[in-house]
Amino acid sequence: MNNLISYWVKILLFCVLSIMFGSVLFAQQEEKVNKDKRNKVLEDDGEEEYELWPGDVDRNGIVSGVDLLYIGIGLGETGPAREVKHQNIDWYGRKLKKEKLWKKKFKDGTDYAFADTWGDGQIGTEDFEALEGRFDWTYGQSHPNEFTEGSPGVDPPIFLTTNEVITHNGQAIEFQIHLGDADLPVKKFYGITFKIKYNTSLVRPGSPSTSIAENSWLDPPGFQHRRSNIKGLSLDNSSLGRTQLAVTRLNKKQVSGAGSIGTYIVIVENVDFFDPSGIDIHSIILGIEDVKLIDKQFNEIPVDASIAVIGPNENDVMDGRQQSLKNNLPEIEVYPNPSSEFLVVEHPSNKIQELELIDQNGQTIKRVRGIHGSSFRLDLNGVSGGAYWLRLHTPKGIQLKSILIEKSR
Ligand SMILES: [Ca+2]
Ligand SMILES: [Ca+2]
Repeated sequence: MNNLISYWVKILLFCVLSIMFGSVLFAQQEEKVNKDKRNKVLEDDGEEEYELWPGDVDRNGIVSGVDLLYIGIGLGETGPAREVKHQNIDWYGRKLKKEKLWKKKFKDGTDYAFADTWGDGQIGTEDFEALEGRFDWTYGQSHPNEFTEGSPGVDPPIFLTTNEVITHNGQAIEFQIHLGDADLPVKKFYGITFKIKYNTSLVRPGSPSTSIAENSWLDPPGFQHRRSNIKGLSLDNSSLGRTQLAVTRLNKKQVSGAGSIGTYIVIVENVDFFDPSGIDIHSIILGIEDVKLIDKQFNEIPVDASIAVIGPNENDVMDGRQQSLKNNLPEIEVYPNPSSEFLVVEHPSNKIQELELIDQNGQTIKRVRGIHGSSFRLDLNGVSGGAYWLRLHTPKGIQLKSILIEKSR
């Protein structure tokens, strides 16, 4: 009897395992087919079927602020609706037959059908809903977007300012987000996306909040009715330490201007007020990256992005703009830049007291204290290639300088 039971248990176990194993294999195979299909679609426009994930308009496998720009450009366009059962924004890939394409394309060749996230045959403001809360969602193998970096003094700047200093943990600090300035205004604005990156050790997870474009030059009052012509979205990702923002105009009209375009608030925590030696334990560092500014023809306008640093005492407060630093403080010379083995820092009218090499995450990689003199040679042994900040403490205040380190392989 016992033997019989164990026989049936074995049979049952075998069946269960076979089913489980089979379905895993099937799922893997299906996922592979999906990937292959999508990658093929990206390269080969002769396909009969396309895969559509609502919100990923440019079909690079990730939902981001860039996708919002497409919808903003495509508003009001119409074309064939999707099959009724796929007229929703649920997060799955549905097949789109070739005849369902709109045959109208964005500048980069993306068909307008992919901006109709609901699939009802027209691009309207409700199609933004597919992006809400979905930034950074991915499927298959994602291909990052490409971004153009602007140059200081040539392209309009984007930067953060604040009047506050850190006085206590739990403090909410408000920054103004500026786009363009008096010297370099933005001449043709239709939409923008960018990310604000922060050092996670000092920013309370989930605290960053954004309000974009309220009463700003991005949305000037029109005639008669005051109706907003802007759609903005933002989403904070505290595990990555960055907030992603995107805003587009809605009426096919571009605007020009300069100045604040919104606010960004973070709550400070873990600041060590008793050990002001390390920037990483007492200063919030906010970098702006992955900026894409477009005009109404989807032409990209380069933007000069910069970093903001805020610490516990007044000397540490800077808006991070190289321009304003140049105006207020003597110029620092750093050469060679890019550098590989070493770099020389010269500061003719000030004594350098302390020097820090800071990476893009705000972490101090090297710190040299007790420097007496106006020049210093920093050995870059063991420092990997990339973009860094050099922070110099002088009797007249603190200065930042961006540097590039290049390492040959
Ligand atoms: Ca995308
Ligand atoms: Ca639609």
